[in-house]
Amino acid sequence: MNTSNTLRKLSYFLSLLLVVVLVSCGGKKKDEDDESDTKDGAAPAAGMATVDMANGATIMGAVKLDGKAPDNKAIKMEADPVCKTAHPSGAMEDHWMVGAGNEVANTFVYIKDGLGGKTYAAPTTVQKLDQHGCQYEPHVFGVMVGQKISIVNSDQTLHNIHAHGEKNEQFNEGQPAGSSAKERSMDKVEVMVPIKCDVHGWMNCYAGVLNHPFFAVTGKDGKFEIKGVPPGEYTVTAWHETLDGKGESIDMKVTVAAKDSKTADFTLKAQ
Ligand SMILES: [Cu+2]
Repeated sequence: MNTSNTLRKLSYFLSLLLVVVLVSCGGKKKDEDDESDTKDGAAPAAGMATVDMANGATIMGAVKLDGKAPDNKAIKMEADPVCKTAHPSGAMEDHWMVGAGNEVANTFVYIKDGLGGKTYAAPTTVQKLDQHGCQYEPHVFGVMVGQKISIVNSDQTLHNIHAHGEKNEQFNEGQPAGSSAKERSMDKVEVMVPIKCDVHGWMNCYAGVLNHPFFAVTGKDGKFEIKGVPPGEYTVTAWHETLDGKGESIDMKVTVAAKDSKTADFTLKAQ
């Protein structure tokens, strides 16, 4: 009797022990699965680099033109009275925006190579692209992959926004006067994505799409500044659309240490 009771208790204890062992094995298996999920990039922030503004270097410089700037042509806007009225003294093409000292505006300057495959998260700031006076503002801009672009029609006429990306999916949509802003983004690195209006043949602009924030567009003084660059050896590239719209790129090797400030001046040749 006693022996039987003892065996029953032992059997019960062993069953409990087996259950505990099975559960703990199952638990361990789950932990391992969770770890492998993280390695596969399941967590949203995994693998994303961050900009260190305090220790990063600054690359700055100016873009100038060697030679006389080709003339920008007058744009004939007679086909759309709304466009023509917006420019009482006439509108000019904006391929070349060259100052008195040959400074070139609207040049896209960016790190083309050297970041070692680092990818940065898109900022929450929205890039505005306005259609104003039947021209795009800005004419050249940079965005990060996934960054929102708010496309606005400030004119009392119909525009048609048509992005001609080769890597990014094209979009082509009408935007009547008074309609609300359209929000779009691009999901592939591409320099540059031409954007045109199918209604007004003269309207064009360019978006540079990158997976890092190290880019700038030259102002009317021809100057640019790129901040927070991690120490390293880079190919910095200046892109200008040129008259044919195909664009011209100039590469330059730039090496920076932490907190460095390096100058990179570019010279475009007049066509
Ligand atoms: Cu238009």
